[in-house]
Amino acid sequence: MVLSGKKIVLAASDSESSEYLGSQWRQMLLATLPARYARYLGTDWSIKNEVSPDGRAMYVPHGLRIIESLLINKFGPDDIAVCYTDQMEKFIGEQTRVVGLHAHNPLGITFATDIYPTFYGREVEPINAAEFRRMVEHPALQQHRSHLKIIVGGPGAWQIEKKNLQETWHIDTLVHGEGEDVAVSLFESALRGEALPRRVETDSPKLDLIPRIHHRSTFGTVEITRGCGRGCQFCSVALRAGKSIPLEQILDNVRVQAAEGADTVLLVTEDLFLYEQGPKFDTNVPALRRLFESIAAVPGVKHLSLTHGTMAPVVRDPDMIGELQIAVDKSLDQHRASTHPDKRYQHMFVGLETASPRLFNQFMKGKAYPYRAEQWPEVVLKGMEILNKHNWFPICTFILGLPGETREDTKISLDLLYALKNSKWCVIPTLFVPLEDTRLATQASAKLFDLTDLQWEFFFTCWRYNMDFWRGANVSWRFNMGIPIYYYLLGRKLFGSGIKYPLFRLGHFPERLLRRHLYLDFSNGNEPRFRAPEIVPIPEHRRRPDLPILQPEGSHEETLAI
Ligand code: B12
Ligand code: SF4
Repeated sequence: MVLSGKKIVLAASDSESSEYLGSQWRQMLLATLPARYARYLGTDWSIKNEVSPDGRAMYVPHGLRIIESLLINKFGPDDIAVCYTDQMEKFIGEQTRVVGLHAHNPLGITFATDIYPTFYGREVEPINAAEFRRMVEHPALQQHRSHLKIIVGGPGAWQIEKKNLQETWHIDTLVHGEGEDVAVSLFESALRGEALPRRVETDSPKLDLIPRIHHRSTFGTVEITRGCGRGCQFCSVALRAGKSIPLEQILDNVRVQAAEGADTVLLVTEDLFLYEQGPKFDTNVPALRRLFESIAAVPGVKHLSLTHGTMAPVVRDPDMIGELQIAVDKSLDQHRASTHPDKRYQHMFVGLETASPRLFNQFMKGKAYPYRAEQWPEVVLKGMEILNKHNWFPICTFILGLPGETREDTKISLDLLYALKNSKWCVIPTLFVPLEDTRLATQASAKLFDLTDLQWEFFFTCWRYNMDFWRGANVSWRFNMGIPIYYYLLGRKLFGSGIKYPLFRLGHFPERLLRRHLYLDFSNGNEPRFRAPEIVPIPEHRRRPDLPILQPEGSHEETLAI
C-alpha cells in the first residue's frame, strides 16, 4: 500500500492568507464582514488565494512561514507541506502525524471583527471566524484523527481557549506566544506519537533563534523588529522583548519573497521608528533610510508597504519623515490629495486610542514618550501635520470603552477628532477588547450595544470623515438614502435611538438638523479646542543633552524642539 499525505502539514485559513486587492486595510475590513452575506457583498471570490501546481499555498501569514522554516531546518523539506483549507485533503493522509494551524484572529473576537458584523444582527459570524472553522473542522482531519495531532498557534490562539473550543475541535495543543523556542520539540513529540501538553506558553526567543524564511508570506511580509517596550496595557505585543532583525537576514527574506513573485514588501513592526533604535526610543534615521534603500534595490521589489508606527518620534524629529521620502516614492497607493508627482502616499497604522489625559496616563503613557500624556492631543495634531505634508496618510485607531471611560473622556476625544477634521487619513474606531495576554485581560469588553450617545457620535463621525476623504464627491445618494432606511428597519431595533443622529451625520444630513442633538457642531465653522502648535516642547528631564534648544519662530519662550 502506498502511504498518502505528508508527515507534517501546516495550514492557514483563506481569509487570513488573502492578499485581498493587494491592500492590507481592505483585507482587514474584509475580515470583519459577516460570512453569511459575503456572497451578496461580492467578496467570496476575493478569498481565493493562489495555489502552486502541486497544491501548496503560494503565500500564508508570516508566523506560519517562521514555523515552517524551523521545521524544515530540523527535518528537511520533503515531509512538510503548507496549504490552504481547500487543499488539506491533498496533503493529510495515512502518513500524516501532525497538523499545525495558524490562528491570527480565529473567532473574530478582536477590535473591528467583533464590531462590524454586529450591524447585520446579533448572531453573525465574521468571515475570519467562518473560514477558521471551515479549516479546523475539515473532513480530512476527522478522517485521520486516530494517527495525528493538531497544534494551533498564532496571535489569536487565546480566542479558542477563551471560548472553550479546544475539545470541540480536538486540538491537542494551543501555543500561546512566539513559537521559536517550542515548535521543534512539540512537532518532534507529535511525530513520535507522544502525548502533548494541552497548552504551552512561550517566552520571547533570542534573536538568533528567529530563522530566515524559505517561502513567501502574505503581503510579502518581512519582520524588521519584534516587540515594543512602550508597555500599553491593552496590547498583546507589548510584552514581547524588543529586537531589530539584522539587515542581512531581512534582505534574505525579501529575496525569498521576490523570487516567489511578491513585488510588494510589507515591513512588519510594532513601531517603524524602533528599528535599530538608540537609547530611550531614539529613532535611527540613517538605519531606516539604509533599510528602505536596500530593500527597494532587491530585484523584483517594486513597492514598499508599512505596518505600524507611533506619533511621538515623528514630532520629536520633524525632519525625519522628509528624509524617508523613498517610502512614498515606492508606495503602491495613490490618492488625489497627494502632492507627490505620481499622487503616491505611504501609510502606516498609528494607534491614537484616546485624547483623554486621564485614560492615557492610566493605560498607555509610554506611547507618548518623551512627551507627557497631557501633550498627547498636540503631539497627534503636530504629527499628523508633518506626516500629511510629506504624503504619509496614516490609518489611525481609537479605542472606545476603555475601562472606566467617562462622558468627559469621550468629549475630549471628540474634540481631538474635530481638530483632525481636514487631515489626510483613515480613522478606525474600535472597541476595547481585553486580549488574553495583556495586563487588562480581566477587564470587561466594551459592547456595541452599550455605547453611549457620545460614543456613537465618535464612531460615526470617524466614518463620515473616511467617506468624505476616500470617496470624496463620489459618496452616492444611494448610500445617503440607505442610512435612514437602515435605521428604521434594523438599526434602532438593534442599538436603540442613541445611534439616530450620529448615523444621520454619516448619511450627510444637513448639520442644522443635527447640531441640537450632537456634541460636535460642524455647521458654523467652530474653532477646534485643540490646534497643532508650532513646536511641542519636550519636558526638561526627558530632553536629549546632545541636541540644541530651538526657539519657535517669533517666540521668546525657551522651548525645546528636536
Ligand atoms: C501583518 C499583520 C496583519 C496584516 C497581514 C495579516 C496576514 N494575514 O498575514 C493585516 C494588516 C492584513 C492584518 C489584519 C488583521 N490583524 Co493583524 N497583525 C499583523 C502584525 C502587525 C504582524 C503579524 C506578523 O506577521 N508577525 C510576525 C510573526 C512572526 O509573528 P506571529 O504571527 O505572532 O507568529 C509567531 C507566533 O504567533 C507563533 N505562531 C504563528 N503561527 C503559528 C502556528 C503554529 C502551529 C505554532 C505552533 C505557532 C505559531 O510563532 C510565530 C513565531 O514566533 C501583528 C502584530 C505583530 N507584530 O505580530 C498584527 C496582529 C496579529 N493582528 C491583529 C488583528 C486583530 C488583526 C485583524 C483581526 C484586525 C481587525 N480587522 O480587527 C485583521 C485580521 C485579518 C486577517 N484576515 O488576517 C492582532 C491580533 C490580536 C490578538 N492577539 O488576537 C495583532 C497582534 C495586532 C495587535 N497588536 O493587536 N494583520
Ligand atoms: S506602542 Fe503600540 S505596540 Fe507598543 S505597547 Fe503600545 S500599542 Fe503595543
